[in-house]
Amino acid sequence: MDIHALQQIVHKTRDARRKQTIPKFSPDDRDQLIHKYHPDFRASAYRPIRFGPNAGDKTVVELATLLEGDSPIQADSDLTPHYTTDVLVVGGGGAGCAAALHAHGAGSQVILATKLRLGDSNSVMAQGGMQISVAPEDSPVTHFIDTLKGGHMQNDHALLKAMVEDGPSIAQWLIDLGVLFDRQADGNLHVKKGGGSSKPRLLTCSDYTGLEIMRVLKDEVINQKIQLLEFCAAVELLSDDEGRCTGAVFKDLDNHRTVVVAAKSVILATGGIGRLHIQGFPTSNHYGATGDGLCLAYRMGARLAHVDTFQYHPSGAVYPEQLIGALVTEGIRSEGGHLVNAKGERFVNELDTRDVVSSSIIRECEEGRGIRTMSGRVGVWLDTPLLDAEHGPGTMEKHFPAMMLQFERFGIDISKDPVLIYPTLHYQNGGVKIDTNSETDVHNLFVAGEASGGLHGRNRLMGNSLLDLMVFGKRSGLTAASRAGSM
Ligand code: MEZ
Repeated sequence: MDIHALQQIVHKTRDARRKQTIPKFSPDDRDQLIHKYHPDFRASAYRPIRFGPNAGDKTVVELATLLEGDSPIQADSDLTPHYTTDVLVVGGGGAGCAAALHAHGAGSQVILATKLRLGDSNSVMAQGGMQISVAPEDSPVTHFIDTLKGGHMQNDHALLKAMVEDGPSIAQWLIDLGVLFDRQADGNLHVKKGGGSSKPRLLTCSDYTGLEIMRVLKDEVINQKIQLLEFCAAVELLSDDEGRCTGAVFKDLDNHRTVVVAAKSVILATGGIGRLHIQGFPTSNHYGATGDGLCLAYRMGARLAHVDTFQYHPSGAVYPEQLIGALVTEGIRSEGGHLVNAKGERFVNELDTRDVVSSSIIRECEEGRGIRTMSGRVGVWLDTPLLDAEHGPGTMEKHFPAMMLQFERFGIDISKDPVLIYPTLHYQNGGVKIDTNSETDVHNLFVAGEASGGLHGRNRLMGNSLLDLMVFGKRSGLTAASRAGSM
C-alpha cells in the first residue's frame, strides 16, 4: 500500500486508540522481550578485552578493536610540552564545560581542549529534559529507586546516590548562571514525567533543554576566559614513573601538528561512541562521538564497566525522508504521544523504559506489524493527540517550538504526515569505571559524563544524562583543582 494511504490509518484510529488498553508487562515478560529483541543481546560479534569486571568477554568488535589498537604516538616522539596547566579538560560538551568552570572557580589554571568546536556534543540532543527531584511529592530517594529499576539493578549505588543528592543544588547553579527552565504560573519550576519515572521530575526548557544548558555553559566558559584548544583531538595520555596521569597529546586538526599539554590532573569528558554505528545502527550522535576517552583511559589501565550495553533511543526518524537521522525527542511521548503499528494499534506503554520501548518497536517490525517506506526503511508511527482539534491550533508550536520549526523548514505538516520512527543508537550506558569524585583507577585521571560507566547500570533513564554531566563534571573539576593545589 502507498505510504500516504498507510498514514491515514494513524488519523482514523486515534479515537479507538484512546480507549485501547495497553498490555502490561510482568517483570519476566520485560526480561524476555529485551533478551529477544534488544540489540544488546544480538551483537553479531563480541571480542574479549583485558580489563573491566563487566567488560570481560562481551565487548562488541567495533569497540574492542579500537580499545586494543596501537597508540599513534611513537616511543621516541618528542613530548616536550607546548602548554602547562593545573587541570586539563578534554571535551567541550556539558561535562567538560561544567568541569572546567568548577576547576576554574576553585582557583585552578584550566585548559579545555576539544576535538571539534566548544559545545559540539551530544549534550544538545537531550532536549526532553533533565531529571531532578525538585517537586514536593518527589525526593532523591524516589529518584534513586526509579533509576535503579531502569538500570536493571546494576547501577553503582554510590555514584547514583551522589547524582540524585546533588541534583537540587545543580538546578540552582544552572538557574544562577542563566538557564531559563520552564516555570508554572506561580513561578515554581515546572516538572514533567519522563520514561521509567514514577514522579514528574523533568526540568525542561521547552523542547531544547540540552541546547539551552549548552548555550549558557558555553557563554560562561568564554566569559571566564578559560583557555581553549579547539579542533585538537586527544590521541594519548601521558603518565609519570608511578603511573599517575600527567597530561595528554593532541593532534591539532587545523594545523596538522602534535600538541603536548602537561597537567597536574586530566579530566576526560569526551562523550560516547554512537558514531561507531555498533551493528550498523543509525545514530543520533554528533560526529565527534567516537569513543576517544574510553580508549585513552583503557590504554592507561583504567577499568571499564558495562561496555557491552548501549541505549537505542526509540524515536529516530525514518520517514518523511527529509528527517532521516533526526532524533524526535521523548518529550512527545511525555506529552501523551502514541506509538502506532500498521494495524493502527498501540503496542507498548510509551513511557516505559527505553530498552523496553525500543525492543517493542523492533518486535513489531520483525513480526510484520511495521510500516515499510518506499526506500525500504521500516518503522512504526509516532502520533500525538496534541494535534486534535480539542487542544486548539498552535498547541504543538507551544510545546515543541524547536521541533515544529525543523518540520516547517523541511515542508512537513505533521497533522497530515505523521512521522515514522525506529530505534537509533543514542547512548553508551557503560564506560570508564569511576569513584564518586569521578576519578578512575589511574591516579589524577578523571572521567565525567557519558565516557564514564556504572551510574546508569544497563539502561539509562531519560533525562538522567544531563544531570550526570553536571554532577560529575562538578565533582571531577573540584577534586582535580584541589589535587592540583596540594601538589
Ligand atoms: O536524556 C535523553 O537522552 C533525552 C532527554 C533525549 C530526548 O529524547 O529528548
